[in-house]
Amino acid sequence: MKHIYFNHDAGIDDLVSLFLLLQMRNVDLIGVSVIPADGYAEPGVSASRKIIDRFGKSQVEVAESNSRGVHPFPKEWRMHPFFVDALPILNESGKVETPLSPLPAHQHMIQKIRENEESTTLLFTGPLTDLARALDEAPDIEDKIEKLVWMGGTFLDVGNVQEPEHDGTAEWNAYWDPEAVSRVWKSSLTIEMVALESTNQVPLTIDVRNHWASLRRYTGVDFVGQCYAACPPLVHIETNSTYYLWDVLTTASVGNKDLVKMRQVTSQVVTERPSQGRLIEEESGRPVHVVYDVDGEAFFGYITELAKRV
Ligand code: AGV
Ligand code: CA
Repeated sequence: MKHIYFNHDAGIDDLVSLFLLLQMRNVDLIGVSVIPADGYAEPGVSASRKIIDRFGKSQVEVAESNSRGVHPFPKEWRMHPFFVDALPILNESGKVETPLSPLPAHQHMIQKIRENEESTTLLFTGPLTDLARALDEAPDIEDKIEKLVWMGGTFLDVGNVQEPEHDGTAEWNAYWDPEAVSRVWKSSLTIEMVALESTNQVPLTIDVRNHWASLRRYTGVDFVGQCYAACPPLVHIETNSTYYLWDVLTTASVGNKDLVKMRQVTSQVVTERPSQGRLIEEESGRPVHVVYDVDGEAFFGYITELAKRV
């Protein structure tokens, strides 16, 4: 059994990841927090609580982050959690029971790690700001963290940031708060990084959508299809808004490590313009395990099987 603390940033694939984690029989979810990066906090927290109410088996607390980034996400993307929060399936009961912690996310995480008698795996599918703050405030937690599994970063020449004053070499979660990546890189944590190298291999396509549609008699598969209805699929060419299953791949790799391939890389993060958030391979740099390849068919099969459990 893995004990997981999940910090996400309220995107569509962040929320689908929460749903999938709740279906994994080898995972004990010890806490969830929401950082307002790729999605607004209010609907992100609310949707998370409703997903735990509707699809969870035991009580899990949710905390809101008070961290703020350096480079905000585009507003159109940040609107996504309003759509999930309003889905009828999450509002059928008319009440919200999952507790909201009075603590800010990074302190909530510190508390949950300290309370856990065993070691905790951290799953981060947004920027690393809350982890950087937690490590500063409570250095003792480092020894109780099994590893960090992070969706972020890339060693490709082309990342997924297309913004003024940037050269396009970074991945968004790293770009939102490059200093936080730098702080986490200074820690002694074991880091698994699910980079764009692998997430680029799992775009949201019409075929994937149609497959989920054909299985919508399963409540969970229907829920996943409804969530992804908010996102543009890959049809002709990749655009700035093309959606990949970034966070869902990261989450799936925690539940089933055989889906992905990793190699160790030593690297350093750039915090200066115009490449803020870029990772550079460097011999004297910090070692991380980079997920660079995925068995796409096995991955889609795995997440669909999880969703069929509901
Ligand atoms: O860079 C990928 C990260 C993931 O954590 N997010 C989306 C995933 O939740 C940012 C992002 C990059 N491109 C996007 C993003 C897009 N086209 N729409 C929404 N978010
Ligand atoms: Ca995310």
